[in-house]
Amino acid sequence: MPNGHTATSEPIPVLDLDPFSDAFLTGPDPYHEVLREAGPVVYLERYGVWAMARYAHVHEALRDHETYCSSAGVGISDFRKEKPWRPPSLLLEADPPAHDRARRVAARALPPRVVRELRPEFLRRAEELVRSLLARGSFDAVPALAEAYPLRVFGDAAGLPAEGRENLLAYGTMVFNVFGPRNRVFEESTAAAEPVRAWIAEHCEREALSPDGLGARIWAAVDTGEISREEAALLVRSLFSAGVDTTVSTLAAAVLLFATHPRQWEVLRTDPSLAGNALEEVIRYASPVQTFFRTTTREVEVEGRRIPAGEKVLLFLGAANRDPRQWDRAGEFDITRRIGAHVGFGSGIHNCVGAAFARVEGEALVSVLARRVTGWESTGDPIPRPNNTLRAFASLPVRIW
Ligand code: OVM
Repeated sequence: MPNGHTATSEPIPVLDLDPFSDAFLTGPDPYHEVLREAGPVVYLERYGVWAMARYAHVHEALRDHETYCSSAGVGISDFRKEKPWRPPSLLLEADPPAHDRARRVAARALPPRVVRELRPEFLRRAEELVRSLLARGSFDAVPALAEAYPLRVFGDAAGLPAEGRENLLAYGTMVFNVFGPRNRVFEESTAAAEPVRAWIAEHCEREALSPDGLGARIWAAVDTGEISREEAALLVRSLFSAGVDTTVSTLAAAVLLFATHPRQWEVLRTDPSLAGNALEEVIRYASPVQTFFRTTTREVEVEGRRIPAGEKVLLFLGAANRDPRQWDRAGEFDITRRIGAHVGFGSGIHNCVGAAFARVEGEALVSVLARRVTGWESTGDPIPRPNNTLRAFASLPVRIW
């Protein structure tokens, strides 16, 4: 329980709001404001966890990996008390020094040169996709665009066969739901992914991956003796866990924002070189990855509020990315703004290892859309897909011309 008001510590508001309820997950913005304005730290009594939603504190916690550790899991489950649902990620659910060794291998699979060389292929696939979408006119942008494009370009780059790669979607949805409590979306996505788990495990193995893809680049570290075969398979699993649903959520958010902000679309269409900044603003504004937990390794004080050692702290990346203390007109979608250091890809030693890949992948598609699409409109209600970590959509009916 939070400490009371004493001479040496400020009181911490106790809130009964449920950040994993359908209402919160499908419409987080007003709740984010409540969390930010309640104070630097709040206590969520329903789950017995602490939370921070202001940019300065989320940013600080992400960068202080010694105080806010990841090895107890970055979901609500405390790996020191509960058995992890799968062998922990060598990257996400690890602390230095083990983390750093795995991170070096993963980063080496995705160096700037490799990412740069993928861009022409991303552009070709984007052109091909956008041409076919313009021919259709009306479509559901979740399957037809937000899912189709990453499955193609990420699947090819990773070195996966065409057959079965859609299994990445159900797997990723489960991974991100399981960071939360055992609610309906946790249970349903776990059941839905059960049939694809064997396929995922098989495709983490060297024999299943093409010899020139990102998966093979990770496996190459086995030959140099840097990692074991088991570790290579786990690192490829990280690629599959984090590489698709995040991008799908980003592109779905982009479509919805473009369809509902026609003046912004006009600005982008007039100057397609803004595509990279537009994508960055989508990530800041929508924060496809909404939250991660950390676990305190010591008692810590945040602006005079004390959090005890060994406690789970929920970091609201999505709320931090719209903190008016950090951005002017934080709640406005503005593709021309100077965005600076948003936390949509995290920050500090765990910052997204695939960020450069994701940025080139997204920028390629957004720039092709900017050059080929005159306008967008929603042709039906967007249907959110509540997820314990991602801001995601099930359906986005649109028309383009
Ligand atoms: C991993 C992993 C899984 C989900 C997300 C993530 C955002 C990493 O398995 O390493 O990073």
